[in-house]
Amino acid sequence: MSEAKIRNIAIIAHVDHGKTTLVDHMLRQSGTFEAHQKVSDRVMDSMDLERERGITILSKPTGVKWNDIKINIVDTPGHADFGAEVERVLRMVEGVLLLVDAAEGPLPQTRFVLGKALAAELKVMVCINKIDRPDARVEEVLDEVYGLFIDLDADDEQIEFPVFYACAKEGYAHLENKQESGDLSCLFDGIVEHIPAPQGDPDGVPQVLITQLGHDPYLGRLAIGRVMNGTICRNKEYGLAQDENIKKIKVVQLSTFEGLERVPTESASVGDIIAVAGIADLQIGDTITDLSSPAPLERPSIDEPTIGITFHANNGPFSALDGKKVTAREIRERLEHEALHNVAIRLEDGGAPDAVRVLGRGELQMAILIEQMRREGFEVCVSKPQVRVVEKDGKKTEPYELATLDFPEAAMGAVSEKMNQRKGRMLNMRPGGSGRTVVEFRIPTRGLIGFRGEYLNDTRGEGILNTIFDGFDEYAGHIEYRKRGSLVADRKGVSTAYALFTLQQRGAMFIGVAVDVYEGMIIGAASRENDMNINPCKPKQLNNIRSAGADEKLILAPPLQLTLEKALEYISDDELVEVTPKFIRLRKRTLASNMRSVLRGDRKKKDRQPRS
Ligand SMILES: Nc1nc2c(ncn2[C@@H]2O[C@H](COP(=O)(O)OP(=O)(O)OP(=O)(O)O)[C@@H](O)[C@H]2O)c(=O)[nH]1
Ligand SMILES: [Mg+2]
Repeated sequence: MSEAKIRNIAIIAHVDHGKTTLVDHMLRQSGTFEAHQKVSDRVMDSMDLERERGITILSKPTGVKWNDIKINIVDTPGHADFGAEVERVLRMVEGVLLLVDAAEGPLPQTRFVLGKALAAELKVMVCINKIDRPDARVEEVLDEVYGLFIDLDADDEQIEFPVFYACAKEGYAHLENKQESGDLSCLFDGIVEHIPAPQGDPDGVPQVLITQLGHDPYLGRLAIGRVMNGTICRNKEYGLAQDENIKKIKVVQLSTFEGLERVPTESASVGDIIAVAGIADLQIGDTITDLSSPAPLERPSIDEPTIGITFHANNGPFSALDGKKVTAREIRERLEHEALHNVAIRLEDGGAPDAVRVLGRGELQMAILIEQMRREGFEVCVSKPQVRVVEKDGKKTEPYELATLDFPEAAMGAVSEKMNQRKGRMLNMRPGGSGRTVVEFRIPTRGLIGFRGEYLNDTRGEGILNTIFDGFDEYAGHIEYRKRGSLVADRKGVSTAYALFTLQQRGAMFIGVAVDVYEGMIIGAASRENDMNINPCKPKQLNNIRSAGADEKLILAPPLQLTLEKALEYISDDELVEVTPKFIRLRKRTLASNMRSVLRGDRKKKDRQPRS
């Protein structure tokens, strides 16, 4: 295929602005599926966790044919925690389609992805999506997009972007904001017209930049990447450039992407996105190139991780009851595998023989990794997320974020007080329509840990919070959080209604009746500052005398359901979340209650980092 016949484009946007929905309709309307083929919505979100949560986690390529042009489309995640996925794929494409919700307008992740695309000097097409929304404010949003380009120092050429108006849900797009039906033809034509064809010499030195690793049940590991230059042929030998080293490899199998399938091919040339099987020990960022005269490409740069969580083997009394993979070695191997596939994740020594520290971009990213592991049968104990404090030019620095908060005006007092406490600095404030206010803060990532729950409380569940990483900066000093202790079981047993009934005055329960507990397991949040060791297994005292009204019904408040994210947010430094395929439990690091009081005394002297 000659390179003039290819276009490579990534779809980028803030979370939920409709990228995957748009790709769905692009696949359908380009005739990728057979007429009889039943296809579910958001087919590109193929991982279980993506479907369950309705979000994209991994960037994925797909290819469609439009007239005689092959358009490779890369769907990307919009959630800030997966920002590295976007950075990773921008090297694969010549242009991006920036989707902006017609009602919400540009949000923090819009800024982040657009900034990366402009820095990579990619051609940008803008698509105002969801024009069918009753609260759409199309013209205003377009003005905001222009403002964003100016803010990001776009040059004159970049700012002359073409604009499309779309409803991804119904599958139509137009050049004017008028029509309310039709199809995506003008968007396809626009891509062919505006996105430059890949540049390169099909007869030049082959260069394939590996940007993703995949797996095939028959072929094993797949290297996915883009042919930057030259032509790659099946069954030929090449060099794999890993930093300074060049390793001899053979391309055993080669395929391109068509719709949801990989289609085997004999050769692929400049601009195509390919999957190669048969290479062992390769890493994202490696180049497949000529063996005798290699020309390695620069590795894509990725922003640094901002937070870390320590993974331990589960050493509690319920260890290995329902998980199959429980040893520290199995956990380490699984995490090494993850770090290989996921450029945003790095591993560090965890400070103990059974521990590994995983560095990444955010709590959601970590929760997804842990969730995947528990589905594979792993049991792990994980620590509270902690930000990375990095020494730069002799100064202590920590990650900062831009947080955009959109909430009912009435909560202004409470929200700004919390932000202040957590070292947030207000950047600007504007009315958000229908009694809401939109405020932007710059705040240390540390200040945001555990903030979400409080914010939802303060705004009666109506607050929207968007955050985006904004670089490392001077350490903001001590942050004072609200302190709350935990209710900790003091023995092994089974919880009883009688015990929980009396205990519920002491705080909010995480467990209900007939739950197995062990000494050191956290069963609730105390209303006071200190931990309390309690007995949740106490049976009702039996005696011979039947007193009137003694059998009154015990009415228990329903326990708080802790999701993995909530659990990570809840625990403090001396606590862990124990995750098994069936259970999420909270525990003290030190289980024995008599050992703990000793630790507690010690710890008070140090700069204690309390729970938020
Ligand atoms: N009203 C309306 N809703 C839309 C439109 N396009 C998408 N949606 C809805 O918006 C929600 C999010 O759509 P997705 O396609 O998953 O968004 P996304 O950008 O891929 O989200 P992430 O991958 O998580 O960043 C879904 O509920 C869609 O049905 C549209 O044109 N109009
Ligand atoms: Mg998506």
